[in-house]
Amino acid sequence: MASISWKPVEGPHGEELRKTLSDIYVDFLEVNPGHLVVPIFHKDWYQRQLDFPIKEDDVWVVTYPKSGTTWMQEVTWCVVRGIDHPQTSLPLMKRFPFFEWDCMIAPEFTDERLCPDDPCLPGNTWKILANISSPRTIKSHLQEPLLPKQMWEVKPKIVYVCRDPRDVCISYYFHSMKLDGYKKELPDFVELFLADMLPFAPFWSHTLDFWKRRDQENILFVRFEDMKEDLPRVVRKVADFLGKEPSTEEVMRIADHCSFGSMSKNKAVNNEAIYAAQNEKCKELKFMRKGKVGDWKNHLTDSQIKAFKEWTFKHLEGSDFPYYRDYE
Ligand code: PPS
Repeated sequence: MASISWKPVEGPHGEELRKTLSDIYVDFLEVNPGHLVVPIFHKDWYQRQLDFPIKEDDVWVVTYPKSGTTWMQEVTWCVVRGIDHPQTSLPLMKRFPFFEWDCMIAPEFTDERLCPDDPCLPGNTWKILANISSPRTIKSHLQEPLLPKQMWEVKPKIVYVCRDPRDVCISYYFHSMKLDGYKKELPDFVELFLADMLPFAPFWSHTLDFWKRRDQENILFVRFEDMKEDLPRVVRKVADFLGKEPSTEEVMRIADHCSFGSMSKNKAVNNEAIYAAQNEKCKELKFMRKGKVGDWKNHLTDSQIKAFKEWTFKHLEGSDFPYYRDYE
């Protein structure tokens, strides 16, 4: 395995990231090879994460942030455990832990509103991971080279979800503003996004590393847009992939439970507690914001769309990845 090195994010975009998005994350590092952007505490967690023992019956949902992770987590949970499982009403962070959460926040982070075992407090996710029963369901945004090395030997089930980067960018902007205290406006955020200078960037290598593995038996590659088009079909696909045989009625109940309207109202998944209003500007923003395909059309200017096009075409040169090329 290639040796890994870390350095502080640098250059004007590195500085900009540090200046505008440090409230929660504190600071950022670039991991090489790959120019992978990670929160600063990643370095302390890297080896533990790399050596994390994988079980063959694990089910992972891996995504670039804002790609429909929560949505796919809920679908996957319902397929794995059954929609009527008593724990379906527990917060998603407890039944589907966020693998690298502990390396995203400062070890000294405290919040008197949270009880001592809240998964949002540093170190607690790692404890949940050590204790959840099999089949374990685990979420991660980590780039492929930073995931546990046994992933590639033990071959657990991995559902990878990707989404149109233009929609990801808009969703990430609102998320960063509300949750991470992002201090500037959309044009500056678009610049950071296209410079691949956001946590868990670069977008394209994140996506293409899994696209290249899509024919592996243990990997299912799904698009947010497929879920929007026909959720019951995706529920069936996930079930087939996981060797489950839900009845038609169960498939329809899962699709209904995972509809945008239903998830928006479901406290176990809508992150409303975490998203509690921080300031006037963000008061009305919700984690379950719009859940649409193509919202970027309401936000990006012609020159930003052109910049997305150039960035996309540059990164997809020589790739057989067929999506999100619809610019003409
Ligand atoms: S995170 O913070 O990275 O885990 O965010 P993630 O869950 O990946 O993405 C959040 C976006 O997914 C939308 N979402 C849904 N869309 C449609 N239907 C359902 N059920 C659903 N659940 C979540 C959510 O609204 C965010 O997208 P935007 O565009 O911001 O609305």
